[in-house]
Amino acid sequence: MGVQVGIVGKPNVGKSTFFAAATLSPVETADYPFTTVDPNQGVAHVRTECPCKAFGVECQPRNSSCIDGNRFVPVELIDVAGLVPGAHEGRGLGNKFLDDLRQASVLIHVVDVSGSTDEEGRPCDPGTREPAEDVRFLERELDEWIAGILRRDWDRTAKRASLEKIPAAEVLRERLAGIGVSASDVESAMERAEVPSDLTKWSDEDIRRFAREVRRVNKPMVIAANKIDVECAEENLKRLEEEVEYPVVPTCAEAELALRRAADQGLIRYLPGDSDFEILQEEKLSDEQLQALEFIREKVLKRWGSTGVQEALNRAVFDVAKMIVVYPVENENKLSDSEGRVLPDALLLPEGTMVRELAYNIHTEIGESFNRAILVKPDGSREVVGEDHELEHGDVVKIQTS
Ligand SMILES: Nc1nc2c(ncn2[C@@H]2O[C@H](COP(=O)(O)OP(=O)(O)OP(=O)(O)O)[C@@H](O)[C@H]2O)c(=O)[nH]1
Ligand SMILES: [Mg+2]
Repeated sequence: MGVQVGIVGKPNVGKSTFFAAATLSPVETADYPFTTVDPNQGVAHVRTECPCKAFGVECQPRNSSCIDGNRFVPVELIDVAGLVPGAHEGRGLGNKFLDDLRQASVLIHVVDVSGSTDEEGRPCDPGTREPAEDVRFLERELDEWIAGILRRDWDRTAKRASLEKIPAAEVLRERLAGIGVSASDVESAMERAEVPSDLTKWSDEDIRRFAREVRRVNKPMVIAANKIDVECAEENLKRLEEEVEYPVVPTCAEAELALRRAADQGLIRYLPGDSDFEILQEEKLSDEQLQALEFIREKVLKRWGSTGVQEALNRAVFDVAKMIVVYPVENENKLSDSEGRVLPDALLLPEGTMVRELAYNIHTEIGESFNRAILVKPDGSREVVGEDHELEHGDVVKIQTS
């Protein structure tokens, strides 16, 4: 079980650079459209405060890592080919690769906020392209993609459902199961789109409206306003924030990539999401490299607080996909597993997950023999809770079985 985050956007905005910075995997990036054809898949991390700090213990993470009290919890990241207007009609590389986003629970839409790439990703003068238009077109393409899935064989399916008295929601859910749409997603989308309950009465406009609502519940979005380091970006950012309904995070993917690579080689000390870095091996850095680092410090970190890449991931997973991190332990005194590893696992779970579901998540047997759970607090106190208790972000929890 894991969370999948999809990176989307038109060509040449920095999707692969963002991906490379977040996963440290070598991928192709270049200043022309359609550099990426096949999707890149990798592991990125969300950053959260590790309980080891508050508890004053030394942790031994197993499924994640902890650096200076910051827990980095893995999520799956997918970088797909650029999308151009009309992709749903087969333009550019078409939207076949949107199928790679089927299982994504949240999207990071990378936008060139400097406005220096046209609607198809060709370089143009900075400030020429209005970033908000990129957001509108991407919404439209995603909507058409979902509508296209719905329209396949619509008339026959609708008639059959009506004859056999199969509820519309059931038919729609089945149809959209492939893109990870749940029954409750379908119901809330039907309600919001105000569509007829009889599928034979749907117009094409109904399909479209419904598709839009499905996209809004099933593929929620964070905008990474990338290339924030370029002239004009700041003005564009303000307008973009006013015009769209999504969280907007200013990013400089290129800076993040440079910092992470330098940190990886031990040249600097830097953690993703940090607001500054420290040079460790000045003698190994060329003058150009030192200048580039200084540029990043002045123009990106000091101005924006961070490169934004970590923040975009965190907002996508925590704020938009609404996930929490929970730390199950077997020994509530040592905060360890049976092998004595302290705070070994950090689990990403949907907000509202109950203790019982966590128990099943760890093991079916543990779920079946669940007795009660103990929440361990940093001040040494304990709280005993039953199976219906909702877990909270950062909880350290011991499941007791009978
Ligand atoms: N100034 C600036 N340039 C950036 C930034 N991020 C990426 N770029 C540049 O933008 C160009 C496109 O980057 P890619 O990561 O290949 O873009 P992409 O969206 O994956 O492009 P396609 O695969 O063609 O769709 C490259 O020249 C990058 O170096 C940034 O934060 N600032
Ligand atoms: Mg790419």
